[in-house]
Formats: sequence, structure tokens, C-alpha cells
Amino acid sequence: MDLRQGIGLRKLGRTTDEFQQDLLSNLYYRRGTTVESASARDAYEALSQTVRDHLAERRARTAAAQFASNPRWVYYLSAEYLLGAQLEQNLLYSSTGELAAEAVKALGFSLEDLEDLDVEPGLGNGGLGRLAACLVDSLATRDIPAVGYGIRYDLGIFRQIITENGQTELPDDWAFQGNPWEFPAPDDRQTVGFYGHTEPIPGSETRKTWVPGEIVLGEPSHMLVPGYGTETVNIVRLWSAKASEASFDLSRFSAGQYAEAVQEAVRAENISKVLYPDDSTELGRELRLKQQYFLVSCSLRDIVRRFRLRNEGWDTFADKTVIQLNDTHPTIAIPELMRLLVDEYEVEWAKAWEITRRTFAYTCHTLLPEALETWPVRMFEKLLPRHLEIIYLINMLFLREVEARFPGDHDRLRRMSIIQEEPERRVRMAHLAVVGTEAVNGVAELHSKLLRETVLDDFAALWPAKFQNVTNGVSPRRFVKLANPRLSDLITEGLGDDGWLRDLERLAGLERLADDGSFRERWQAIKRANKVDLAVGDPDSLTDVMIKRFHEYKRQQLKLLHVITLYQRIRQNPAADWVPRTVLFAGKAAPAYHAAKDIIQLIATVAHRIEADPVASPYLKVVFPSNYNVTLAERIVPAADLSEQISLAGKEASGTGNMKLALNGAVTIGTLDGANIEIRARVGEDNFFLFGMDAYEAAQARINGYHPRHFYDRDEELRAAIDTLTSGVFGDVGRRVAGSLLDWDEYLTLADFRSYLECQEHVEKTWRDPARWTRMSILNTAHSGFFSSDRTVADYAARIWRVSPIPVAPPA
Ligand code: GPQ
Repeated sequence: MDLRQGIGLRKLGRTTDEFQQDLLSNLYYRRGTTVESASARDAYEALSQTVRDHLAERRARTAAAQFASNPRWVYYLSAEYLLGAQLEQNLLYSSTGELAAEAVKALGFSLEDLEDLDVEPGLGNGGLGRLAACLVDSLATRDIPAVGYGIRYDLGIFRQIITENGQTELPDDWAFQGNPWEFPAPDDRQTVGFYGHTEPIPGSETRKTWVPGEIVLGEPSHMLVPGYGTETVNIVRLWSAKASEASFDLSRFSAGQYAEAVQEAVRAENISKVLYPDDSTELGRELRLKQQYFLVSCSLRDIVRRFRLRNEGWDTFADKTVIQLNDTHPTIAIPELMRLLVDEYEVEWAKAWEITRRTFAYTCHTLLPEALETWPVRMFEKLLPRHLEIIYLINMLFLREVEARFPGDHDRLRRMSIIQEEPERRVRMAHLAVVGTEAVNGVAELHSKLLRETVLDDFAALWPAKFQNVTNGVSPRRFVKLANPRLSDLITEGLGDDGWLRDLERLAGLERLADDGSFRERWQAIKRANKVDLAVGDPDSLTDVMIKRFHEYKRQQLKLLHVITLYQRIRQNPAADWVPRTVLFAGKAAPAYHAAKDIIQLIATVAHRIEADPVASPYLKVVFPSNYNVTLAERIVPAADLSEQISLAGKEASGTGNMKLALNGAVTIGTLDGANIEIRARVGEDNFFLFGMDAYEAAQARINGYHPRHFYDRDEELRAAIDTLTSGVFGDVGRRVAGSLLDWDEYLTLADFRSYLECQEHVEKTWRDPARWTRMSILNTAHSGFFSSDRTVADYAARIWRVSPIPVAPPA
């Protein structure tokens, strides 16, 4: 029998009755229960399996089509994925939502009940992890053969609880009840080495044998990644660390030394135990480096295995493989591929280097110097001795190339070296990533430009053609269709069909409706209904949202100074005609980032104070829901009127929340930073509230000598706001935040304060004219079509990966 013919033989329910039957079948045979005793969890599991089968059948056809065409595959290597809840997405992407609603009703449940049981896998921190999820969605939607590789952390990003004492962190055991969306694939397990030493191979100068001192197993499982409006289903493959049988010490166990007996196994399995909850800061910990190598080693062996299924030799490897490095976290893949080729497969160094360079591409996501990863040489030497030798050789050959281009320029060699010498010897991962790849990209126009002009300027001088920009994007399915069904229906009605979900530039067709009074009223009513659903404040108030990780550069402290000033103004003049506002903050701070946690605590304290104040509370409300994640973002974004994108210019690489909010009709107040610039260029200056210094002015301000007290002395309201903090009415945390602003103010908050407040006054003036505001809101949505991750993926495909779609035929 031809296996390909077998695919599609099993008939999947496409009518209510058939779907119902499939659901019951899963309830009985896979869940092992009955209608009479089925709990909500039983129903959830059975439903998930039923929906999953629809995708699995498409997956089988996808694999057949992709393997038959032996294309160039895109492998996305990322330490983080924030995939979001799966049930709702997969119902949409398999068009089974209505069938499912009917079928579960017969079991006595509503779809909403079951969706509440669907836990989002929080395998990432913030923008970088969510971008990875949007890109894999769009890769599948664009029919591009791709696999996303990552780590299956047992504990994802911590669960956050906000109280007046600030942020508390709890472990996130996301798969405690199992994960119905995941397929284990133990047969594809890999073996990963760490530590040990290297031995020369007689007769060879470049080849070595690495004898690891510790062996850990990597076990993969995968989640299905369906495309929208197409047949393709790709996968994300996640690795779990498992101890080998040999690591259990039976003799110790028999001697009653139970802890010692398992200690080696525990150490091995700790590698994928927990996601490091830092964001945009380097974390120098051996376990983190182990995680990175674990991901890379397992994934590369899997990539080679997949290549070998279809191809022989190495000549075509780079033609059939492109590996995108999501920031520097997976950069050890470069020396690891060299090691595999040179040491294990005996490819000559120069040829191996050519293959390696042509295989990799690198995306940089930051401009913050403290976020550029470096690792102590001594840590590398101990953990990955062979990789360090390979890096040294790569560096020597690279510096020779630099010397040839810029003879005698020793300072340049020192600056560009992959090894930093002072104050301690460290491996610069970003330099390794630039040297070992064919393309390097930033994530927004300004970011890519500043990378070329500052952080990576020497490399841009050496290889100008290597540097590109690919502006980020977001999935319109998750962040418009799923998050905002009301608005999606109105858009579809306004445009005549739902083609915009696969071709987001078609939103431009809404422009002509921005002046249609009745359309505007419906638009406004939807925003209001979304606010009612969110239920955080008066739905008629201006809903002002700042949702993102807490970091000083993002300047939640500037927003807080605005809140305190508004509070003081209202107290001074309670009878004035105030615009009622609900200010919503949400986001997590890295547990060790004390300054960011102080800002969270201070916001919670101020919120409480205002709430308890009968004079101010009718006009001003501050809310801080706990545990910001993809699911919560999907509730907040549709309800937002004003989108706060107020980072110090030149610090936010791109931002993607800015895109989600604009697409849902929030108007941005922002600086000329990251993708804000591109949003403003598209939605139009009149439909964007701009304030503050630009990136060049900000850089210059520091050079000219920045003194925050200068602004404090000259601005009465700023002084009043800071003095309140210093007075201690908001506790010690208020004093600490005020102190850090007055003494140093790394991100020039005080310099932008007045400009921000004036801009907020302009916001209120505009808000008082609902027709005008609604028009701005519609135009933001209409002109944000560029920010679809489908466009981002098309850019990568055309300019970096050079791959084309492989469509999958529908079932016969
Ligand atoms: N980003 Cl370096 C993260 O979320 N984590 C990180 O460790 C680094 C960057 C963000 C970046 O701050 C945002 O401006 C981007 O929009 C996002 O990556 C995706 O590119």
C-alpha cells in the first residue's frame, strides 16, 4: 500500500454529528471515560484531541509535500516561544469552532468553559518570544517549509501577583495537567555532551576529538503550527533534558543514599527545568550557557538528520538549509556546525566554513550594550572546550581578514575581535554571530540603522552588504481576529470579505469609511463593548494602556510621573472639567531587576492611594492586573484607546505591542523610537501623538552633560511630583525611585517630562471630540496593514532566506 494514499483515509468529522462522534470516540477510547462521568477536563482533553486530529491530518499531507520537493528549509532557532493559548487558535485555523461549540454543548459544557482550561505555554519572556510565535504562524500561513526549534522548559515565565508590596513571583508549572497539543517523539532523542577535554587526531591540524565529561539526553516533542487559510501545518520542536539510565546510581540507592543516588540525574534534567526570566539583559550563568548549547546541539543534529533523509554529501547542505538565529542565544550553533563538519564528518575547514556561513543568518533585537551577550572564556573552556578552540581558530582567520583590509589598525582588531580581553577575557557572542553568518538584520528601520552606525559599525564597514533591516510584525489572526472578534466582523463587513486576514494591507480599504458617521458609531460602540468586557474601569473613560516588560528604558516611570501630576492637578482644582482616564499598566519585571520592581511597587501604591481618594477617583483610576501574558494581552489590546510607547528614543529595538494596539484602533502616544517611527509614517502625523527627543538628540544630551536636576529646578509640576515621592507619602519605594531619577536618570525621563505632559494635553483635547478621535482610531487600523508578520516573513523569505512557498494540496 502506498502510504501517501493512506493519508486522508480516516474521515474527519465535518458535520455536527460526525464531529460529535469523533469527540465521543476520543472521550471513550483515548480519555477512557464516559459521557455520564466526563468532567470539564475530560471534555477539554477530548475536544483538544478532536481538533488536533484535523491539524494532524493536514500535517501528514504537509510533510509529504515538503519532503517530496526537497526544498530549502527554514530552521528558526529560538530560546523562547510565547505561543499563546492553543485551543481557540486551533479551532479557528481548522474551521471547527462552530462544530465544536455544538458538540460540547451536548456534553453539557460551553466552549468558553473549556477554553478556560487551556493553559498558555509561557516559554518566553516578552517581545522576542512572542515574535518567534508570530513568525512561525506566518511561515505556515505562507506555506514555507519550516521548523521552529526551542526548549521545553518545565517551568515557564513566572506567574506574577501584584499587591501593594509590588510583584511576587510563583513558579509556572504550565504542563502540570498535561498538554494535549504536544506530540512526544522519543525516537528522535539526541545525546549532548558537556565538559571534558579534547585530544589531537594524529595527522590532522584542524580536527580534534572531544571527550565530554557529562552526557545528557535531549528528548523532543512537537506542537503543531497551522497556517491560516491554507493546508500547511508546520511544527515547533521543543527539547527536554533527560538523564541517561547510567546517571542513576543504583548502589547508592541500595545503600540508602537516596538524594545522592539521583543527584546526577537531577543535574542533567535541570537543564530544561526553568526559563531564565530576564529580558534584554545579559545573564552570565553556567546553566544558561548549558541551555543554549543543549538547544543548539539537539537541533543541529536533528537538522542534519532531516537533511540526510533526502540528500547525500555536504555540497548542497547550505542550499537546502537556512538557520535563523533569534538573537545571540543560539549562536554556539556556528562553532557546533563547524565541529560536526570538521571533527565528525571530516569536511575540510575552509569548505566547512563556507557551508556554515551560508547556512546561518542572525537577527539582533537590541541596542542596549548590557544586553549583548558575552561569556567568560574560562566558563567556555570548562563547559565547551572544543567549541572554544574552534572559536579561536575562527577568530584568528577573521582577524587576518580585517588586518588585510585595514593594515596596522590595531585598535580596530581589538574592537572587532570575537574575544574581549579587558577587564576579563570573554567571548562576544554578537561578534561571533556577525562573523559566522551570511546576513544580519535589525528589527525596525531605526534599529537597523543604529546597529550599522553604532554597535556594529566596524562590521558594517567591513561587510556593508551583510546588514539588512526586516521590520517586525504581528499575527493578525491572533491579535485581531481572535482577540477582537467584534472589530474583525465589522472590518470584514466594511471590506466586503475577510481576505484581510491573509493580506493585511487590504485594511487600507477602511480609509473611506473613516468619514462615514454610522460606521464611526459602530466602531466606537465596539471599543466600548471591549472595555465593558475587560471590566477594569468606566468604559466611557479614556483607556490609557502601557503593557510591556518593565524596564527603565521603556520609562514606565515617565507615565507614573504623569499620573501623579494629573492626581495633583485634580486635587488642586476638583471642580474643573477633567477628562476621566483609566490608566492600565501590565507587565513583568525580571525578579532580580530591583529598580524595575520598585517602579511596579510604586505604581501599585499610587493606584491604591488614588482609589481611596474621593476627590480624584471619579476622574482618575490606575489599574495593574497581575500576570501579563499573551492571553491577557488579547483582552487588553482590543479595549485600549491610547497606546503608550514612550521609551527613550534609540533604546527600543522595535516594539511589537505598538503594532498590536494600532491594529486594534488605539492611537499611539510615543517617541521617535523603534517601529513607532514606521507606524507614524503610515498612519500619518495627524493620527499619532509625538513627543520627546529623537535618538540623536538623546545621545547628544548625554554627551553634553545631562543633569536631571536642571529639569527639576525649572519645572514646578515636575518638582511637585518628585517632591511627593521624596516626602515619603508613598513609602521608601517612592524615595528610591525619586532618588534614582534625580541623581542619574539613565533614560532622560525628566528631560522628556514637559514635552510628554503637553502632548497628553493634546490627547485630551482630541478625546473631547469623539468623532475626531474615532476617525483617528479607524485610520490607525486602516494604515497598519504593513505590520503583519506575514509581510515580515515575506521579507525574510525574499531577501535573507531566498525560499519560496511549497503549497500543500487539499485532500483528494
Ligand atoms: N527583546 Cl535583546 C526581548 O523581548 N528580549 C530580549 O532579550 C531582547 C529584545 C525585544 C525588544 O526589546 C523589542 O524592541 C522587539 O520588538 C522584540 O525583541 C522583538 O524583536
